[in-house]
Amino acid sequence: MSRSGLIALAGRPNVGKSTLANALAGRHVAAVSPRPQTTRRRVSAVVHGEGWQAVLLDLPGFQRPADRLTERMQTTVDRSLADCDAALFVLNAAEPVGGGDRFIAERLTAVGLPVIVVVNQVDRLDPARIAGAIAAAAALLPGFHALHPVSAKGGDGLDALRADLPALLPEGPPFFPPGVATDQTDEEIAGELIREAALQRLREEVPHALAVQVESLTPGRRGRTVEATVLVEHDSQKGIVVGRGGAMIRDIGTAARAALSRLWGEEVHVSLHVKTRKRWRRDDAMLDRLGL
Ligand SMILES: Nc1nc2c(ncn2[C@@H]2O[C@H](COP(=O)(O)OP(=O)(O)O)[C@@H](O)[C@H]2O)c(=O)[nH]1
Ligand SMILES: [Mg+2]
Repeated sequence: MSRSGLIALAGRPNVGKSTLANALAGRHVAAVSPRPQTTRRRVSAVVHGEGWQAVLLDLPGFQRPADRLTERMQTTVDRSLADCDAALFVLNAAEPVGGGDRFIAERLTAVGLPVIVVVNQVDRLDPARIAGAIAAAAALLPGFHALHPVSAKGGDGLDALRADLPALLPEGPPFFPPGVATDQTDEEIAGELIREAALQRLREEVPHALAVQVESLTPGRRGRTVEATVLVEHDSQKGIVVGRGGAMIRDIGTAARAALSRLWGEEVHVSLHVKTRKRWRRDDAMLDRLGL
């Protein structure tokens, strides 16, 4: 008998859902950055166990829609939760429980999925404060299946959390063959990791205005070549992304190239062009083309 199912990653922006997905899957398949709204699309990370397989859905943050982009992101969350067998409710132990957490707890209770509460980022706290964070998280969702304090970044608690996943899954055959870590295409992963490299280096308003469109991914004798366009909304943002003498965009390309060659285990070349495209976040045709 085998078990398999979809597990939603629910939680406020920036609590560490993407970091947790990468850590449990053992591969870097979801973009991580200190900026909220890093995850725009639903990304899956596959966790392979002995006789079971869990597909983690790294969903964009739960939030009140502010424009067409966030509105579409919220719709993705609602649809995804309905398809899932269980959820991991991720909280940041270093921040007080807030209205956002209570809102998510209510939605999870309403859909009635079994939930594991994950109190993340415990590496940032001393033991006394960890106990307080655990108690506050437990009070949010009285019917939880299990609760795990973890550090998605440092690795503490992840083995115990992983061991609890199969209990959440219904009986069924695996969705993905062994070794497969995500349902994203290589083009989509390349776009995500280029965007991650950019977000980790840019401040304030630029990150929200930035999108990456992968134009081509070509295999070659000396590795793969990724050609991509980095879209921003204003010429002033373009200047920031390009940087003095092209320093910033070169830096982004170098970081993306390192992450992609680690992931694919081969040489990767990244070629980036920066383009201004006014108001792309409000343009449904553009959002469709970007897969958002
Ligand atoms: N110290 C610490 N930082 C973490 C941990 N998990 C995530 N982070 C950081 O928190 C930020 C947001 O992480 P991310 O996974 O993108 O959050 P998401 O928005 O919930 O997907 C990033 O800078 C991560 O490196 C953790 O366990 N410990
Ligand atoms: Mg994320």
